[in-house]
Order: sequence, then C-alpha cells, then structure tokens
Amino acid sequence: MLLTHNRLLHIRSSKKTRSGGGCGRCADQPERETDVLKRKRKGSIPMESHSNKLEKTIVEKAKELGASLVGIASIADLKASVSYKIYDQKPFYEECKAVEWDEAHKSVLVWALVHPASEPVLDWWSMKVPGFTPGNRVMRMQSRKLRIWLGEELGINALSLPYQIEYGGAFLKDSAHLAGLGVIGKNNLLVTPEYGTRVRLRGIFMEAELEPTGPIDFDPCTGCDMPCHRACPRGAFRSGTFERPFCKEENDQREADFQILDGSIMGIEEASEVVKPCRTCEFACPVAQRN
Ligand code: B12
Ligand code: SF4
Ligand code: SF4
Repeated sequence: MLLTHNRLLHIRSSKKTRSGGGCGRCADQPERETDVLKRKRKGSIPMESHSNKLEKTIVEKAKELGASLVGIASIADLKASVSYKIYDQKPFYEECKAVEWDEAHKSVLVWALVHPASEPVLDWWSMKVPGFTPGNRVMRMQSRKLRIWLGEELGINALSLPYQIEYGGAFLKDSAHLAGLGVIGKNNLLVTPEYGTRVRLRGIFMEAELEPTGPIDFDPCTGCDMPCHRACPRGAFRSGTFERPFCKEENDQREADFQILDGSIMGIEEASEVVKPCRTCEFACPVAQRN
C-alpha cells in the first residue's frame, strides 16, 4: 500500500525495462517466466479463449489458491481508463516518463484478498516482512503460484506485476473495476459487493487475449451521505474528490510514528519497525459491513 509509496519510493533505483524492470533493492519485484516455461508454451494449448472456458479455469484456480475475488480485464480497456490517461500524461514521479507496459501482454488477471478490520496486522508494514505486509506476503505467494501454473498448465506467458506503477505495475483499482470485482467509490477505492472496500489487490499480466469478466452493475455511492469523506483526519476529500497530498501527509506522519513490534506479531523471526497505515476512509464505508 502506501507503505511502498512512502518508504520504498525513496529507495527506488532508476533502472527500468519496458515490461517493468524492477528496483534492484525492492523485494516485491515482477517475476518472469523461466526459459523452461518459454519452451513449454511453444506449441502447447492455444492462447485464445473458447466460450469462456479458459477464463473460468483461471478464475477457479485463483480461488483455489485463496483469492477472495477474481476477474480478468483487457489491457486495451485498461489503457482507456481514467488512471492510465492521467498517469501516462503526468506521472507522479519525475523519473517515470510514461506508463511502460510490454505490448505482448493482452489481459490482466486481478484478484482481491479480504483484509477485515478484525485482522489489522494484514495491512501493517515492515521492511522485514517478505512483500512488506503480511497480507501482501500471502498475495505474492499466490501470484508466484498462479504465474507458474499459467505457464506450465495453460501455456500462457505471464508476468507477476510489481506493486508500483513506475516499475511496470498496473492500476489495480481500475483493473478490478473492469474485471467486475467492484466499482471505484467516492472514497477513491474499490468497493466490492462482498467485502466493501476492505480488500487488497494484486495482478498478473498475461499474453493471452481473454474475455473480460466485468464490469458489474453496482452503485453503492448514489444516495450514500459519504461518511468516507467526513471521516478523513486530513480532510483529503475537502474539494469533493480525493486529494493525494493530504492523504500522504497523514501516512508520512504514521510512518514517522512507527512502533517496534515483536516478530511473532508480523509472522517473522525478529522484532522490526512497524508502520500502521491509515484506513479511516476504508473503515467508514458501510458497504458489506453488517456483520
Ligand atoms: C500510489 C498509491 C497510493 C498513494 C497515492 C494514492 C493516489 N490515489 O494517488 C497513497 C500513499 C496516498 C495511497 C494511499 C492509500 N492507498 Co494506495 N495505492 C497506490 C498505488 C500504488 C497506485 C495508485 C495510483 O497511483 N493510481 C494512479 C492514479 C492516477 O489513480 P488514483 O488517483 O488512485 O485514482 C483514480 C481512479 O480512482 C480513477 N477513477 C475515479 N473514478 C473512477 C471510476 C471508474 C469507473 C474508473 C474505471 C476509474 C475511476 O480516477 C482517479 C484518478 O483521478 C495502488 C496500487 C496499484 N498498483 O494500483 C495502491 C492502492 C490503490 N492503495 C490502496 C490502499 C488500501 C490505500 C490506503 C487505504 C492506505 C492503505 N491502508 O494502504 C490509502 C487510501 C487513499 C484513498 N482514499 O485513495 C489499495 C486500494 C484497495 C482498494 N480497496 O481499492 C491499492 C490498490 C493497493 C493494494 N495493494 O491493494 N496509495
Ligand atoms: S482517511 Fe486516511 S487513507 Fe483515507 S484519504 Fe484520509 S488520510 Fe488517506
Ligand atoms: S462511504 Fe458511501 S460514498 Fe463513501 S465509498 Fe462507501 S458507499 Fe461510497
């Protein structure tokens, strides 16, 4: 989450390739197919979709690996999204000149892992946790397994996406919206019918041209009196829409207020500095929070 923005962005390297590259020091890098997989996929299962069977097989596999929600979007549609246009024309970071994705990738597999309020640790950040948060540690493993499975079983060349856009990552909220996982709410976050906003996202680019699984007809914000906007401790929605600098102020402060926590809390051996990112606008959203 912001974890990587606030801290990892400070240590990112300028090295980058067209399909993501990756920061030399960042543990959450894109993964590539091996040469063995490259050879395997040649002449194996055809890469186009047949009556959505392939899509269903992929979605089922992701669920089997623990994804809470899963879907597929087309990269052409993602390139037409609001986020792509904004970011491509005006990237947030100077060294990022535009969005850089490999033209060979045609579809994005995007999935969510529920991060309930009852398990706050999933979203806490530590440099010593692989993937930086316990939640992303799980998703990183799911991503790796899925990428290997796509290559070995379906012959689909795939790339596990890095978290950050400037390393070749995708706009995960837009991807999830297009794939039918939910919609982007007035809190600027993905709101899903099943878990509201309390999910984290991850994606894989695939070379196969697959049928999108979304979007869905879901409109939680119309008629809502926007507790998400009122709850923000920094007034990040004062203009009526999300304003990133105010949110960043809050999260920079939280980073400065890190705590040293025992390793057992974060699922690691040793104690570490732990940052608890802000989730106030997320928790304020009432969607799917009746229980
Ligand atoms: C950079 C970043 C941040 C930065 C800046 C956020 C920003 N929006 O500018 C900071 C540190 C401030 C931040 C804060 C948070 N983040 Co953050 N962040 C990201 C990251 C890496 C990239 C986002 C980005 O730059 N997008 C590009 C810009 C142009 O888009 P955008 O401003 O986010 O929003 C656009 C869309 O909403 C679009 N849009 C608006 N309406 C509509 C409607 C439709 C139909 C469509 C298609 C699009 C659309 O227009 C907006 C552009 O103006 C993503 C991970 C990823 N790779 O996607 C996570 C991510 C978005 N963050 C996430 C979270 C949870 C948070 C926080 C709650 C903190 C936390 N606990 O982790 C806060 C929430 C702030 C908020 N209310 O938006 C989650 C969101 C999960 C969800 N349910 O949506 C993500 C996906 C990470 C993850 N692992 O799951 N984040
Ligand atoms: S409530 Fe927290 S996470 Fe949401 S916009 Fe405000 S500062 Fe950012
Ligand atoms: S609190 Fe209401 S307005 Fe805000 S995201 Fe949730 S449903 Fe939409």
